[in-house]
Amino acid sequence: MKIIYLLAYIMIMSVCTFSLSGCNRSGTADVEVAPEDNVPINSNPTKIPDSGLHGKQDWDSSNIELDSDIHDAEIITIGFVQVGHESAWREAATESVLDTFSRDNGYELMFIDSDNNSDYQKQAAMQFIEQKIDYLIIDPIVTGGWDNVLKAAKEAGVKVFVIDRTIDCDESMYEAWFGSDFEAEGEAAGAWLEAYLKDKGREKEDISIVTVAGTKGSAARKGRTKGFSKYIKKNDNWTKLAEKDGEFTKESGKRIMEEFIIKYGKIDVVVCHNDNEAWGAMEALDEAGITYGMGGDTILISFDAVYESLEYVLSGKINADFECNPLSAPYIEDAIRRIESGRHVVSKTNYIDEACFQAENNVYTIEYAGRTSKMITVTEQVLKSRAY
Ligand code: GYE
Repeated sequence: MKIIYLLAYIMIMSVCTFSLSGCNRSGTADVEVAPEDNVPINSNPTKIPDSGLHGKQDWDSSNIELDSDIHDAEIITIGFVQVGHESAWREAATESVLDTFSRDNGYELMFIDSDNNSDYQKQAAMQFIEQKIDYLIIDPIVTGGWDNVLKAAKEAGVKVFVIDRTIDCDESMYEAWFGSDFEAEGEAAGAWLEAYLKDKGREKEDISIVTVAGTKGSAARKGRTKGFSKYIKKNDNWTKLAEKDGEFTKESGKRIMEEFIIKYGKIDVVVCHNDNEAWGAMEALDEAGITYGMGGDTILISFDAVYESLEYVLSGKINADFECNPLSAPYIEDAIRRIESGRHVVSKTNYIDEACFQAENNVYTIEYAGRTSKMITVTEQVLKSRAY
């Protein structure tokens, strides 16, 4: 059993890029974004100050050599390539990894915030593999294009875990995946909308729907669309007017909702693929004078169910919110401990439990994806019980 030491290196690889705003040719950037081209990943980590990980950080770009003794053969090193910091959900997921692989639990963690740039994320993963880490945890921005990374990891003997979003590859290329059943989340939203409209006596009414989708190519976006589409297909009186890819951000939610309002005016149902997009859509609807939520002209559905959004559900601004649990890290830690003690990981694909929330207490259970879920009507008590 290898001894697990306590060292936490969190690397925010700050690489300037020559984006349209912020960066000048000297390479000093107002805004740090991931490279637009194949800017070589910095080979030495930048040790971050104690201010933590929230949002973008203007880190000192001077690099600090990894202390040579941390590569003692006894130490288990873990590299984590995170999607970015685009949403409240993402920050909760990052905190879960940091809390789980923390000093108290005795891990050395190296962390990359890929800022929603898939090329950069893959380059960073290769960088970790070259540094001969023991475990690589990937939360893939998009499902495709991971063959080289996974092959390099296998050849280097680096064990891979996938968290949250999924990767298009043979399951032999990784130890296990822990995350959400995104298609089931989409089906839950469709099943709830059916029941909600029935309760309102609108099951035969023509219903117009738009979707502010998540990041193009991401598993969450693909799954939620696939699941919800089954209900659009099933209900002839439902019409999907449009679906447009956002980036799981408030800005993209507002921008896309503004476009929908200009094009369609009043819309019966707005589906946002995450809470940050829903918050942006709410701003656009407010500015257009369109009412939404409980008693409003527009039904607003969201995914993630982070605390701030459940407050909006409690206040009736969001009609229903379908949880996407960001707390997968403890499951990966358990799997690592199993491997380290010579036991097998339970299974390759591991869905974590999630709940369905509503503002009005008028839909009691929903049947979808082969299961029955109780709709949780949000109260102050429910809010108090939330971990994130
Ligand atoms: O819904 C969103 C985040 O991959 C499930 O990514 C995750 C999604 C989540 O930006 O808030």
